Amino acid sequence: MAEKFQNFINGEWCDASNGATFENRNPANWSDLIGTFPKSTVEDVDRAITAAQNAFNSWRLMPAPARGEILRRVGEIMVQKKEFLAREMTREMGKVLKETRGDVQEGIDTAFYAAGETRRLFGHNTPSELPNKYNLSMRQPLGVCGIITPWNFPMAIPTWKIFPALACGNTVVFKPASDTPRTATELVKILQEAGIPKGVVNLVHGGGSVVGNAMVDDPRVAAISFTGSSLVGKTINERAAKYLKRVSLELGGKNALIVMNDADLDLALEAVIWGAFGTTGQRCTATSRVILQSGIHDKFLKMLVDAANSLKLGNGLDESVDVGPCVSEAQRNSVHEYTLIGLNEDKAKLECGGEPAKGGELDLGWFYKPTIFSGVKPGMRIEQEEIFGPVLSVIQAETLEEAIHILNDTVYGLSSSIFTKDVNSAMVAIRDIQAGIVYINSATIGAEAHMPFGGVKETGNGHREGGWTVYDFFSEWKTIYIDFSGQLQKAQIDNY
Ligand code: UN1
Repeated sequence: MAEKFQNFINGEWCDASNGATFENRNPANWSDLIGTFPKSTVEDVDRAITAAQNAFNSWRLMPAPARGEILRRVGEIMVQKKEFLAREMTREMGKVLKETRGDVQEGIDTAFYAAGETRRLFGHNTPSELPNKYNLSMRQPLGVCGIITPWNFPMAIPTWKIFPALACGNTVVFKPASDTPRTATELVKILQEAGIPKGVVNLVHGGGSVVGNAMVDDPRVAAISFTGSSLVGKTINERAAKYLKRVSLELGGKNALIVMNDADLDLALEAVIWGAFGTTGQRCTATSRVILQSGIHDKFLKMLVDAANSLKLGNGLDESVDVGPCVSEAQRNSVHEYTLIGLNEDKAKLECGGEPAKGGELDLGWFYKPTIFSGVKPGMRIEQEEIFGPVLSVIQAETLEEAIHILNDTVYGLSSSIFTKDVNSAMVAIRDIQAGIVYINSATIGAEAHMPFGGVKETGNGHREGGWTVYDFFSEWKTIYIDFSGQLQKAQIDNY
């Protein structure tokens, strides 16, 4: 019997208003039904927004450090449940245990950071231009925030958004990806256990076109924070523009890693394999292009193909497995479409993979072989479009300048990396790469919770998650002038 999961609205667990449900299955073993979840309606979203709106006033008036105390408890419960959460996450979306433990840890780090930040929601004070007058500024919460999250980091990304939103005094309506409703439910249960007041966090399961759109289209929702595809992000921004709604978008990437002739090749190899095939390539920070300087091209390509061929695929719950499945059949099909596109591109050569992985337990799920194309030229579709799967394009470049040009020449700009021992090359890369994140001698993945996370160009709309920067998104500045002169002092006039 599959477990039946529910929405969480106004402090109560409940079904969708029309009783409809959808299934959640294990991508490593599709016959493993994890549970059914409410396929929510516009009416459910409406109730959740009403609950969040009603809860807002007392939540915003609670001292911020008291809100932080709840977030600290959330972090502590997550520490206790880390292994359980990691296992449930692997079962739900497939990435290996090592990575799901990391995903939960990122949530824990974010909880403790947010708890501390509630004592540091600094404003600025500055002297007035007039005597006997104070100028202050302080952060104010926005109100109800709509949180729409993807399936590839089902714990970390919701926490990146929800915890700072709460720390700032906002209330939340949370719609997780329908591929990972289980992990989201566990997160909300933890918030409940930690004592979050009713209505402050509401969970509404279901599809983006109904639940997500209803959140974006409701004027009572002050802000939307979304991580997902650029296509959906643009639609959200257009719909939200009608209400001049604040929107934070973390979208696609086509991240490249440069390996220079002088690089430590063994280290670079480890980084490319981890960046390209970790999470089965399903990260917005995945290494989907590697740009090799000519002097090491042939040698490094061979190392890369050998390493990719030796990766062990399987159920991520098995600790000896390197790469889990794609999240769904549709995702695997879309990855394979890109292999077919690559095969049709002039001069691109399939070095390994290029097909679903079959045989034994691999037949039970949506596995795809780690795939490498060499001879890829700038401008090819497999070089430009986000694939979100285990497909790596290898491009050759003669100089650092050319490599950086190729790296920059996409519509995206999230993560990037360069391997070199030459400090001058590293400095030029730091200066000239157009991306939100630059790694020197490290993989394109591995963001830390207390640093800004986000990208330039079509990767986003200028906001950053993580660190101190996300607190700017979830708060509004209020400017206060206090005049104790006993006169009506006119700025710009009386003093000049
Ligand atoms: C993502 O790639 O979708 O940088 C988010 C990382 C993670 C977050 C990535 N901590 O690897």
